[in-house]
Amino acid sequence: IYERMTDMHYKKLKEFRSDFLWGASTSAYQVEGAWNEDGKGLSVMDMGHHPEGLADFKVTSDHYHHYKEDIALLHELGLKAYRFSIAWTRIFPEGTGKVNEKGLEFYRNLIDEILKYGMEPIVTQYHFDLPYALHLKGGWSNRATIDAYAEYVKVLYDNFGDRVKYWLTINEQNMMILHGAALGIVAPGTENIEKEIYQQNHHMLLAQAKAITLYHEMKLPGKIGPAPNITTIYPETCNPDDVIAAMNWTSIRNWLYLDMCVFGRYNSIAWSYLEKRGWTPAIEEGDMAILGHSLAKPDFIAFNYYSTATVAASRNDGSDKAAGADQQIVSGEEGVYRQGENPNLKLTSFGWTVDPQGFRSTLREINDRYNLPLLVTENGLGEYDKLEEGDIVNDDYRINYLREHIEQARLAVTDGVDLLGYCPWSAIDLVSTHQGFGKRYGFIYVNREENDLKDMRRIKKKSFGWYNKVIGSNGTDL
Ligand code: BGP
Repeated sequence: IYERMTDMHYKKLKEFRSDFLWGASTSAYQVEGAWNEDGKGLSVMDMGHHPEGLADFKVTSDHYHHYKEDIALLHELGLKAYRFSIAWTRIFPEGTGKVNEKGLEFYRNLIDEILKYGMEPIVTQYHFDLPYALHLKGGWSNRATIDAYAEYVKVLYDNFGDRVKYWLTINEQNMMILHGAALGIVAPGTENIEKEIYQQNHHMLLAQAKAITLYHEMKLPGKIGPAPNITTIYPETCNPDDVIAAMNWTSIRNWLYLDMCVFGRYNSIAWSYLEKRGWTPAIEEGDMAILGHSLAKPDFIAFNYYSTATVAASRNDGSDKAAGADQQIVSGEEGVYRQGENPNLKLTSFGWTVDPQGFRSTLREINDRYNLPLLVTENGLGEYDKLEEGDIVNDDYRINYLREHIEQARLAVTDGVDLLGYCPWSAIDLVSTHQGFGKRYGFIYVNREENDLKDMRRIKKKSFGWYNKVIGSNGTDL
């Protein structure tokens, strides 16, 4: 297969690696349910505010009780890898202190089940669900949370380090920071919220550096990396003001996080933005040594990608902040950038741009900047799927979305990106972070509605058979 470059020139497409990790992803608070069973403590997600009428995170897909059936289905799907997260509150109900054996047992069983089928577990240590007990003590504002995190990951390494070969530290730290209130990590009533949030960010970066360093010190037989949400930011026009705005937002949204993880330093553009606003974090003696430790460098970069953003220069007249922002829809910030239009892209039913080529450019940008292997840990389409007579879900729109993104991933590989794997969101239907159960992403339909649990039956969608074929052909039969 060739990519047409000009009428005269074609480029032969490279294959995905032979050990390519064809996977799919979930996270604990969105899929497990059993929110207060077997000694699990409460997390900020359990205690968060839920939009009226939408499903909460208490039962979700009840994977905690269906995990055997679910893993068997994922094997039937043909997955080579399954990415899931461990709920910190199952291991340490209070965030620190006493380990809950039942929690360890659940993940031991889950991991064994995954390995039994020859699949590779890809484990996220922390996916938004900070223990509520830590939150009450200041959460990430409190430096003790850094130690609690180090204590927690040590238990994970001690128990699962021999069998789990791919570790992800913190899911979408950048989205937690930029949309912190939505993810419930900022104590209500906090003054100068942004300064506090960037202090929390500094602490999370330290926690991550410690987790990676410890992993490497223990010489465990696997790899570890961060998992931010990264995307190419387009300038709305070629007006240099718009280009600078896009560059600013790229540094603040993307590189601030990855530069620290990979290079052990604050991105200077993002830092001067923080300085200008009076939001620079307090850095204690020894912090930069932890962040810059030679063993704190990740082995690969994982990232989540859904859509691109387009921005324009700030109008500087108080009109830059747009309503309706979420983790993919930018809002704008006075003096920095504002939302721009991109007439080239269509939107999903939830207003996110669909931009497969943006996926290729994002892969290339990260590759160019860090020169590390990459792993895609989320990518997918949230839709209101319809269950038809005879247990049929015709999610052709999802197949089209994934097909176009895999095509672009292959082009990125051909361009020279070292791509370890691709794990779309989500393996199975689960509760969306903001929009309940109606916004579905899975290859497997879960028969429940927002507030009606029905029979929770697992039903293979059309995309299930399609993805199975894709994996079987190592991504050539799309
Ligand atoms: C990412 C999160 C996931 C998941 C996904 C889809 O930001 O890492 O947990 O929720 O987005 O987002 P949503 O559920 O809001 O559609």
